[in-house]
Amino acid sequence: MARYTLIVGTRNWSSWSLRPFLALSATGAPFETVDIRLRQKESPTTQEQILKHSPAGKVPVLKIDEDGKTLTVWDSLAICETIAERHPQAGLWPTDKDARAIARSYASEMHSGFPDVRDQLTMDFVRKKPMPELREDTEKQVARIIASWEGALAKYKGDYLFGAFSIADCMYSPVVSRFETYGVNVPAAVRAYMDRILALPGMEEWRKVSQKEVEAGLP
Ligand SMILES: N[C@@H](CCC(=O)N[C@@H](CS)C(=O)NCC(=O)O)C(=O)O
Repeated sequence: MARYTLIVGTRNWSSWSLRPFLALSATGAPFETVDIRLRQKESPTTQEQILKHSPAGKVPVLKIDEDGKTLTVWDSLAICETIAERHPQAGLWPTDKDARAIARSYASEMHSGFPDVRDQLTMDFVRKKPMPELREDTEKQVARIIASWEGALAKYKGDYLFGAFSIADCMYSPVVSRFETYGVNVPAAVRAYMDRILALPGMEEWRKVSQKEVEAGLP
């Protein structure tokens, strides 16, 4: 059986790490995590620590130990795809091919987009913060995210964006956390969706570790 090790950054901040953590959690497969503290300037620096695991120098990284070999996969979306492929029973992509194409569009739009949301509404998983004065582009991106969530929830009529929990939800989970932290106003259906994401066992686990990090004194 394959042994999984997921290398993640500081949980309270590492929005990219949260995505594959939720995907792996949803499979029910056992896995270990290695936590690397971000923003460490003294040796061993964050970079030095990450480079021991991946030449890309970024977390998350997934190591798969199997048949005496180690496969290293990096980048959150590539890791989610790999997990979905290895655990088809988890149904991490919709079975309908058109829905799957749209779910992939959602995941990719998140992966490559919304730079102003990332910049102004940074993830701070366990904290509540005042809403900063949003730039026009940030407001447009927030509105786009809300409209796309509303559209998928109305069309696929399930608890999650595409009915059952999928990689699209994993990719947007950090945005759910950001909206919660800054108290973004959302319509009722979106609020209910956010509450379901926030209550996922994987999110609960992430919250516990984030809380400990914050109590131990993150800046
Ligand atoms: N596109 C990458 C981005 C990953 C990324 O930017 N990770 C940040 C932390 S959340 C990182 O590793 N930064 C390296 C550092 O802080 O030295 C992914 O999806 O995995």
